[in-house]
Amino acid sequence: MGIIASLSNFSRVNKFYGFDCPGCAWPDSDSKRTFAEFCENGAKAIADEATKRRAGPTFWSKWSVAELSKKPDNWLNSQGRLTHPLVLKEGSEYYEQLSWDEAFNTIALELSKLNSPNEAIFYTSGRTSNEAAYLWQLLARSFGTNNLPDCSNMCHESSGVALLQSIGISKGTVKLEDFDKADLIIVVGQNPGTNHPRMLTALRDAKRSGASVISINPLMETGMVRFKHPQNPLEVLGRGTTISDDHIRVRINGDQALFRGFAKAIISNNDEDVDFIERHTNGYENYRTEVLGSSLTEISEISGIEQSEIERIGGLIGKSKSTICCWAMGLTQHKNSVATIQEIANVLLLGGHMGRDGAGVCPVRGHSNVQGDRTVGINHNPSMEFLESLNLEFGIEPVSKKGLDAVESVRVMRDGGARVFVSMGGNFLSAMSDTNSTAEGLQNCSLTVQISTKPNRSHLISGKTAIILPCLGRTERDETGGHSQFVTVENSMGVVHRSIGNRKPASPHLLSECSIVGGLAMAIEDIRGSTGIPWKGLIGDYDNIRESIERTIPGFESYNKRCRIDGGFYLPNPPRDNREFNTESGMANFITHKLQPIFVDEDKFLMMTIRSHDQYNTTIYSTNDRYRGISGSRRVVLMSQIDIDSRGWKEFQKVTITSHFQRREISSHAWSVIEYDIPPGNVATYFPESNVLIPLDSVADRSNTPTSKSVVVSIAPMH
Ligand SMILES: Nc1nc2c(c(=O)[nH]1)N[C@H]1C(S)=C(S)[C@@H](COP(=O)(O)OP(=O)(O)OC[C@H]3O[C@@H](n4cnc5c(=O)[nH]c(N)nc54)[C@H](O)[C@@H]3O)O[C@H]1N2
Ligand SMILES: Nc1nc2c(c(=O)[nH]1)N[C@H]1C(S)=C(S)[C@@H](COP(=O)(O)OP(=O)(O)OC[C@H]3O[C@@H](n4cnc5c(=O)[nH]c(N)nc54)[C@H](O)[C@@H]3O)O[C@H]1N2
Ligand SMILES: [Mo]
Repeated sequence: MGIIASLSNFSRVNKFYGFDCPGCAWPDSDSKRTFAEFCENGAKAIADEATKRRAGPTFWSKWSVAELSKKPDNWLNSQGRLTHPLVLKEGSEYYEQLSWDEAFNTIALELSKLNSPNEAIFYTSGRTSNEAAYLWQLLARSFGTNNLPDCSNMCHESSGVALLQSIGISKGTVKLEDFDKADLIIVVGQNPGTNHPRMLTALRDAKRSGASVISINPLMETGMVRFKHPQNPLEVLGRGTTISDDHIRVRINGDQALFRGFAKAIISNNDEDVDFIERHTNGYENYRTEVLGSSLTEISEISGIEQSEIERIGGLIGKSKSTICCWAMGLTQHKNSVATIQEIANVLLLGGHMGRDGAGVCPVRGHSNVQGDRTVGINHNPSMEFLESLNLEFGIEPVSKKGLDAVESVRVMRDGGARVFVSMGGNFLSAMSDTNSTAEGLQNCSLTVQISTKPNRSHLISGKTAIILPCLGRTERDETGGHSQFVTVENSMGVVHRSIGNRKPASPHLLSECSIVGGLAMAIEDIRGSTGIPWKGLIGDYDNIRESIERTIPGFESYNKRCRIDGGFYLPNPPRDNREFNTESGMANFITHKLQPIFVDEDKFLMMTIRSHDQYNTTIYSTNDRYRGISGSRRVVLMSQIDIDSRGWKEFQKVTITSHFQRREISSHAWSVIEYDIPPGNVATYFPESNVLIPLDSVADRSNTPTSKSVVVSIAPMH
């Protein structure tokens, strides 16, 4: 990106009048916005979209799909922005240009040939705006299916399922300003230095206001140890602020036991908020009995943390007047994720840390609008109320049968039960678990369609016919309908605000995501007959989409007015706003679970798959992981010195990793062992390279999320 372009770009990131940073879902300050409300990794995400390189028709006619398949992910991504709609015809080796009309008609024709609407799958990735997401689910539902898997299924689904049952809302309950009011902030299973860098500023400020910060992680992540604010020169030059006061080096998947231990300390010290428990909760007695019956020896063994340490931290939590607990993928991608997150909710309920200033749960979302997408209806399992409101608004009769989530989609495609896969953003092939099964599923389809900004692997492993529809990115001007339009997004704390691109589009042939959905919907209706949905009017002025959202989804009153106010508006959050819990019991629920540890044989390891500093999910910027001091390769296994020594290996030993699940084994070769400070018995590899090892059927209970953070593996030297 040129220097002038970059200055004008960065001066508009996360400003009141600018675009929402596509880097992550961490909120911006409600009142003050300094010159640069972005971070190094947000800058990378923006520069990646704003690249001057183009992967146009000449590029696609030069390289066959087979040749492109041999190229690494970072090479594919670095070819630049897509410029034209493209088709890979059945039997052809090369993508070729086609017109938008031809593209829409080809897709509509294939969809109309299906035996049932449920043979189509509409995937969403969380960068999609509220407006595009709302139209997307409307397209799927008016077509006749709830097959709306999304990246949440692989991400925070466990948080949503757990919190909905515990506190009656599937989202977090804190605002950014609560960080300044908390006396204790626990960050568990999250690496904010890399994945939510602006969160470190909030943690630093919280510490200045007197809060303690505890990090719970098998790794001592650098951002938590030494943090330098990117826009504060003194801190850049100085030694940095230590963010974490206490670091608990939990074993992978030891968190449920650890929080049980904290609960035990709180109850044993009589530190509960009795008044809150009596007035606002349900199920306490049952939970108390279970906690007191849990053995501290067992808790200590599972978590890998000494009893005295568990009691000390439990004591701190018990004395805290306002605790916030933040988490991300380190908690959500395990078999017992829902139980673990409910254990955390229980611990916070014990102290009444819900609907109180400076306290609450804070699942930190990943994709910048993944939370908004859910709010506006991207959900394979929609509520009846929502479907009824769509019926009232549009006169369509949506089916109520639950649709497919991400894991089920792969299964059904693989077994021949779905034949068209259409993807609104994302990179399903690389992001999903069990890469080979996912590939098989996609290749079984008669048609796969990707609405994308840049080339990725999902364009190469495709159905018999494949179509790429290139769209505008967040940073670009959207003049759909002949006038300037903007979209809205919701951040991790429930603030809805506008996002306006300012850059010239990468190509004059790009369409906005909204107009792609509208164009596709109208092509389908040309064949199947009209549904009466006013697609033209909706995409002609996004205010019309927002009006429909307002009429069909609670909390969006005066949407068009309030989204134009600087900083946007908060969606209602009953637990936070007035200690109301919309559960069946009308109270916050203590949900009681047995401890569910994963037992790993002596000769095996528990593997987590994590992000490096230089990637955005499946988009790889380079092979470096600066904060962890790793460079030059991503096919590495982080392993403790003790485990390396006990096997008589040396660092850089080449190994084969084999995952074991039920009776299935999957092997992947040519990984290098690297010595790292990680609990013995635990190892780490990078996602997406290691996705091939995660068995499709290895999922979290109830949320069905792939267990990307707990894979049982054996590791053998390669000769
Ligand atoms: N730069 C950048 N920013 C991003 C992304 C990106 O790829 N790059 N991705 C975005 C997305 S979609 C998401 S969801 C978020 C992801 O943000 P994170 O959840 O921070 O990402 P991961 O790398 O998956 O890190 C998981 C962390 O959990 C720890 N962990 C793993 N297993 C366990 C466990 O059993 N217990 C505990 N306590 N900790 C564990 C790991 O050591 C690691 O520090 O980031 C978002 N932001
Ligand atoms: N093993 C393992 N697997 C994981 C995870 C893990 O921790 N471990 N994490 C999981 C998580 S948390 C997530 S969220 C998923 C991510 O899954 P996805 O969201 O499917 O993957 P991304 O890599 O974020 O998608 C990148 C692609 O999105 C397209 N894109 C970028 N910007 C835009 C835009 O503005 N519009 C459109 N239409 N397209 C755009 C580009 O073409 C780019 O190639 O992966 C999951 N997979
Ligand atoms: Mo995510």
